[in-house]
Amino acid sequence: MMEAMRRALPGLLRRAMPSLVLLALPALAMAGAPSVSGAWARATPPGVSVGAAYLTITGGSANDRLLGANTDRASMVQLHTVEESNGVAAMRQIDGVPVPAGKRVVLAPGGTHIMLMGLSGPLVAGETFPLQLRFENAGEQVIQVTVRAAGEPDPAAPAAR
Ligand SMILES: [Cu+2]
Repeated sequence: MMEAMRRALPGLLRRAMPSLVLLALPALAMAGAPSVSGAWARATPPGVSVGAAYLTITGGSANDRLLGANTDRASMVQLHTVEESNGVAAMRQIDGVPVPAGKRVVLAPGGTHIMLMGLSGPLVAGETFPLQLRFENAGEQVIQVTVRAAGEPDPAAPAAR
């Protein structure tokens, strides 16, 4: 299958635009995928088995949806949002986060977050760990999450508030 595609590709490209298309090919492979930046998690005290990761997703060329995530640092990872009812804020699991084409979606404290449950050990300030994100259309993408000390401000929050 792949071999056939590889053989067919040069012919297709010759028929299109000889040199331009070849140059654009590496970029094309990623053009549709959402891009993720600023991923971080709060450091956790010893003995605490849950943590949360936050990040900013910029939608790709098509609408997509973040369906979930995985990391070997936690036995279970869920997508959560925070809802207030009767004056009490509570976390609720959601089955996906819409990522509209070209739009920026911010997962931040007090709102939608990636819940890390059953941590294999504390998240230590200054370290990074890989988190595999699963998108409905773009598939899987591995990002690095930076752990920040408990007092550090949220990098995605507006500077003045
Ligand atoms: Cu949560």
